[in-house]
Amino acid sequence: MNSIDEKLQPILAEVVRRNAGEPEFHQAVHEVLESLGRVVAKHPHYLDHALIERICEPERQIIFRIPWVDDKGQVQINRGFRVQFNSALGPYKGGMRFHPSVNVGIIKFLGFEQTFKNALTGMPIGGGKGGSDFDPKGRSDAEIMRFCQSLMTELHRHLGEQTDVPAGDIGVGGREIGYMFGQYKRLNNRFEAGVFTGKALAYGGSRARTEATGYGNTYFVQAMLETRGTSFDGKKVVVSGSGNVAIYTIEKVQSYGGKIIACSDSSGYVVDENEIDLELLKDIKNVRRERISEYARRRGQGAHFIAADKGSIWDVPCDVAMPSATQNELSGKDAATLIRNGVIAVGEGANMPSTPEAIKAFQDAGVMFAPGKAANAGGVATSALEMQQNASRDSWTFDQTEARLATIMRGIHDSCYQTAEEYGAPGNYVLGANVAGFVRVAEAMRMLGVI
Ligand code: NDP
Ligand code: 2IT
Repeated sequence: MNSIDEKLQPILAEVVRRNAGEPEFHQAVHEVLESLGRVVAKHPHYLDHALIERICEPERQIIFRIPWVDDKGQVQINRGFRVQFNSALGPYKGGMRFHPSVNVGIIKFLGFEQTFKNALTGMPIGGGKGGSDFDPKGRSDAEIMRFCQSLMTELHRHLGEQTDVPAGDIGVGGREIGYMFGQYKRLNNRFEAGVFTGKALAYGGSRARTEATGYGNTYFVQAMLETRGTSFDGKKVVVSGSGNVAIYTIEKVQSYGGKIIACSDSSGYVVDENEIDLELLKDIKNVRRERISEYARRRGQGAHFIAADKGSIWDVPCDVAMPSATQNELSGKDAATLIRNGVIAVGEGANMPSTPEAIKAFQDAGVMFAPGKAANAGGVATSALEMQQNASRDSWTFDQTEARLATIMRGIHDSCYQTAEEYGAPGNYVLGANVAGFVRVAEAMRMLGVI
């Protein structure tokens, strides 16, 4: 890892001490503090009033029991989380994740990242994240509903359209949001559309929210490629994952003429020399909820499946890599393989998918690297557009909403690019994103006093 300015080292040491056993949170804070050395050198006043220390400490953390009854009549217990990280810019805003790996450290790292990401969008939203260690795999629709209802029976009291506005993330899509919003509505006896985003169109959702994260990452990478006079057209692209973010990344990259040759899920990856057939992938993942090996089986010649324990999707040679599954899915070794195979750009669809070693390898090799908190901000930005539509009781067209998303992504790209130049690190989007996001949050916090 790169070094941290000596004035900031005690802050990291304190974060590590008081958040013991939360390596993902330490990793996310480390990366931001690494970038802030140049900021405090130029503007030492940011060291005053324990401002950086306060940014690293969540405003509120809620942990609760979620009891529910499965289809066999057995009582199951999961743990629920909501980390309300920072509300300097607006209500806490961020998704809910359902995955067995969820713990407080993971939710904290996601909430911390979300704070800077949301600031970068320029929209009035603070940062938060939540979820549960519930594993939705293999659960019936009725079990998913009972689980969501039990979760919301506790969480509802902590939410509100002016307080905290959740959305989806891993394991949480339209179905789960519907069940959670339904229970919230019942318990509060009010139709408060703006308390949740990612809703279906039928009850107050926004057009283009489903597509927004993947589309947004594609816009960002396209803008980054343009800085070197190139584009997606004719490029070989690998997208990891096959969930919400991956699928709409594939859709937009294909529309730009990029050739998607591999995608994955936690069981392994598929390579398709003839280019991924998106309609088939959508049927397998969105309709049937099957494993990725089904893709190779149904696609036939030219496509093959490799199990997760037999290799890494990053072994597949490509020009552009777009990790869109989960944190730390792309290691230093994977980065070395990608670089050896001639990768020119990486756009993070997932949150923190590249390890610190991988990021350093890409940067040292001159590979264009778009960090998740900038590149995947299109999802939450469109969530803010959904809140805007709900507040004005309006509903925009797809084209109108997508055009706003495209403008926002261009703005985020340009602000990261220019901030990196201004702070003497041209082309370093990690530094640009961390600094531009930090400055916006820090300025608001300064004005609000010590709270
Ligand atoms: P989904 O649940 O729709 O899809 C997740 C995909 O990643 C699945 O293919 C899943 O495979 C795979 N995956 C998840 N966990 C692991 C794991 N531990 N190891 C290997 N593969 C894994 O989630 P999303 O597409 O919404 O989210 C993907 C990433 O994008 C996450 O990092 C999320 O935080 C981030 N993100 C999401 C946004 C959104 O709007 N949805 C916005 C910004 C970022 P399997 O089905 O086998 O588990
Ligand atoms: O990580 C993310 O930005 C999301 N999962 C989306 C958050 C949101 O509130 O739309």
